[in-house]
Formats: sequence, C-alpha cells, structure tokens
Amino acid sequence: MEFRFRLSGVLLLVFAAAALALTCSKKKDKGLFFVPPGGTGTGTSTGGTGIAAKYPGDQGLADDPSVLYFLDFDNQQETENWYGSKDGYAWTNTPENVYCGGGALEIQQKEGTHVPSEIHPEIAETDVAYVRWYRKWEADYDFTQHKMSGVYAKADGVGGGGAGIPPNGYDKYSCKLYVDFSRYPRFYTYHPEQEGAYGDGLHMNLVDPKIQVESGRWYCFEMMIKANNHPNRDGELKMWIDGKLVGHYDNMRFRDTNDLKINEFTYSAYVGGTWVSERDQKLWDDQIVVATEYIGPVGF
Ligand SMILES: [Ca+2]
Repeated sequence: MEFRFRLSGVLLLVFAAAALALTCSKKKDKGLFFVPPGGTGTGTSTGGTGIAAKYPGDQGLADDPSVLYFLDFDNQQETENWYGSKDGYAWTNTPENVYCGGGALEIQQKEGTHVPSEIHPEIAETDVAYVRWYRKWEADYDFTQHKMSGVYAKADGVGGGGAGIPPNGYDKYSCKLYVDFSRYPRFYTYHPEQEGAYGDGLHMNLVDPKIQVESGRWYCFEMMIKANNHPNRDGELKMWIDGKLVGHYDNMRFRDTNDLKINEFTYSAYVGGTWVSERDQKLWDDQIVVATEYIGPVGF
C-alpha cells in the first residue's frame, strides 16, 4: 500500500509538472519583436535572470521575500473580490486569453467612456520597484491612448488623482506606462522637472526604430523605477519588453527628501486623460508582480 501510495504521489507530481508546462508553454510567445543589433544605447542586452525563473509558472513567486504584490488571477472569486464593483472588469478562463495558470483579467473598454477606472492598492514602502505584467489587446485593437500599470509615491495626506499638478519634490512622484495612438509604449512619469503639467511621456530610448506594440499577442512588460538618493540625481527608469531592456533613463530627480517612498501599486487600463475609448473593445492582463528585484518573464 505504501509503495502504491508513493508511486501515486510521484505520478501526481509528474502529471502536475506536465500540466503546468502545458498550461504556460503553449501560450509562450515565440519570436520577440525585432530589436536591431547595435541600436542606440545599450538596450539590446537581456534583463538577465529574474526572480521568476526560480518559480516555474509563477508558482510560489508570491512568497518570494522581494515580492510586494502579486496577482495571477487564477482564482475567480479572489479576482472578483479584487476589482469589486468597478465597471469594465471580469474574470476569464478562456484559454487563448489566459497567459498562464487558470485565469486572467478581462478588461472591457467602452465606447465614449474612460472605463475601466484604476485600482490603487497600498504596498510596503520601497525606494525601488519593479512591476511586471502580461497584456494582450484584442485583434485589430484600436489604440486609443490608454494606460498600463505602475507605482506611485505619495506623502501622507496626498490623495488620489492629482493629474495636472506637477510634484514639488516632497508630495509625490510616479511612473506607469501608456501606449499612444501610434502604438508606441512610453513611460508616463510625474516628477518635479517634468515638462508639462500632465507628466512626461518618455519613449523607449534604447531601440531604434522605436517599438510599436501589436494587437492579438501577449507581451511581457516590466518597468523599474528607482528613486534618487537625495541630494543626488541618481533616480532611474527602466523598461523591458519580453525580457529585453528597451528603455533606460537615469539622472532623474524624483524627490527632495528620502522620506518620500514608493507606497502604492497602480493597476491601470484606463483610457484618458481627456480621451475616451473609440469603441467597445477588450484586452487582457495576467501574472502581475511588484517586487524590489528584477522579476523577468514567467519561468518554465
Ligand atoms: Ca493567470
């Protein structure tokens, strides 16, 4: 009996591993977008091995000491609890719309609206944050300007919103990503030296020609923001797409006090600011992680 039990256990593990590999690997994107050799800057290197490589299928990644926030959307009830009554969100287990595991987040953008609104959970304070997520836009998606996820630093008493009000070095800074009408992904960052009232939209500066995202396939995005160590100007922004470093800005001044730390994750598929969605259309997000180290694509 004992032998049979042990055998069953072994077989169970084998089947579980095989199922995990099948679940994720069949959706793994084959070619990366083209990154020309010798592009400007040093951005053709890979991001190296991230912490996700230690956790195939992201299983157990949530418990890694460097992880501050984790969403795999595999559980329907937990996903529904997370977005609550907000309009435009749903859970899906449709295989082609799940990157990994048993579920993903489905976003329904609605013509003439900003839907869906953002979700802003608090995270433990940190001076550096990496945010990794998978996103797929429906085939022939109309790239109305819309946001992607990121992080904020907010001083006590600084509430939500604040769009159009430049930071003063003591109240806030932030970075998330957005995709513009021409399908260019950009850093969307608020900092005291931003050129406009509504933050800077910085291009991926390590690849030439610039990257234009495509609909109908999964991408792995990862953004890093490192606050400067005041009074130094050593803040940084980095972006990886499918594990390739494609954007890097340094010499950034995000703050004039080291007490102002990153303390909020911003989930975003928001259409805005003054723009609204051109039509009803869908996109999907999966395997979102915020950590204090480079995360990297899902390991297999
Ligand atoms: Ca998932």
